[in-house]
Amino acid sequence: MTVPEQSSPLPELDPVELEEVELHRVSMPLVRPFETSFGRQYVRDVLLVRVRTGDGEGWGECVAMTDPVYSSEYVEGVAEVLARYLAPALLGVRTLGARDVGAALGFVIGHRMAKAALETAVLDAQTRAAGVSFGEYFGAVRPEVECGVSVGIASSIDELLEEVASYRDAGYRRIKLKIKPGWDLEPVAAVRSLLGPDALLQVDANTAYTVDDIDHLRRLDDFGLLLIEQPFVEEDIASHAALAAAIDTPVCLDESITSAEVAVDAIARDATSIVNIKAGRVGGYLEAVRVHDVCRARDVPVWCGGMLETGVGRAANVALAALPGFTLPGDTSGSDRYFAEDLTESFVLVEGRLAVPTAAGSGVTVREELLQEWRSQPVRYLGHV
Ligand code: OSB
Ligand code: MG
Repeated sequence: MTVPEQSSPLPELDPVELEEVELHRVSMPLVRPFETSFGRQYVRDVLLVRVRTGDGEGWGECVAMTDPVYSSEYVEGVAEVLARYLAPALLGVRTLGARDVGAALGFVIGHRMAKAALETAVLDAQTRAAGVSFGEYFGAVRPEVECGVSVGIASSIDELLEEVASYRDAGYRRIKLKIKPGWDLEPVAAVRSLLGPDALLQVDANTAYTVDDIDHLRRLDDFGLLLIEQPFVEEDIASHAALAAAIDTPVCLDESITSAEVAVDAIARDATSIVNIKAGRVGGYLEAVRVHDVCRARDVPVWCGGMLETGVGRAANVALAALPGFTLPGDTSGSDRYFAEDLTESFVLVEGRLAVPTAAGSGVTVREELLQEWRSQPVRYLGHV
């Protein structure tokens, strides 16, 4: 299957001279535990990639989690594949831009989150040197983006309602509830009656159901949901198509969408009528822009997913979410929804929106004193070839 190049090709920028790749590992406590159908998380185990170039540097945040429970990638595995294969391959090319990264790393199958982190660091270095912001580079059409918030599984309905009410009061424009078997109809009904019929409400199952649950999931149609996200396993496009045919609530894929080609296929098979775009999951922001473009060409709305990123990853997500096809609020929440203090300037919600950074590159600056303070492992230097 072939997918056309993006409608408006990304700008041509001067390449950079890649001199060093560093891995930084930081442990950041979450302001509240985050529970999904695959487990409860108390801390964000962050892996950052820094590239040093002839005349500057760039940062990329890896979205992989500590354990391979959302996707097959996990932080230690990412560090290993970066150190053993990806960084040496890129350092061997040496003079390159973000557009060259995909081809240079194509000999490694999969490992998209690892590739994305490295490509983003190169893109950051390249755009900083060129004085171009990520928003300008990607083709942003808005100075700010509408924000939603992803709400974890709570220990009681009362606790859930309290959390949802606090986000509503903070101005979030859309609520997403994590669901799993045994935590679905009741919490959704309670939140719908709290928020009223007009509030934007959606659910995310993170693959917790099977095709035998279709009749049960149809009962979600009573709650006027914007969408149901990824009820079945990543590889099972057919069951999502079967659900989409049986239910009025739109089906939206997250985990399944690993590239623009897969997005085209899932849309053609009527398995998804809305797409969650996460750059890490598809191998980088360049591929994320392609996913946006193929969805837009098919009138499929997209929204920007999140992976509990620090300001480093959030900055890039907010820039991506400013593209024209992102017509639904994303999981681009304010820094304070995740962390007491962010690794960069904080992202602060104003009337339910976040501003797209305008400075060159990602537009944010890593606070190196905090990196030092929160570091969980020594820096790994991969540049000595
Ligand atoms: O499925 O969207 C998901 C967080 C970690 C892993 C997977 C998911 C999520 C979220 C949180 O829903 C989104 C965010 O606020 O970053
Ligand atoms: Mg999801």
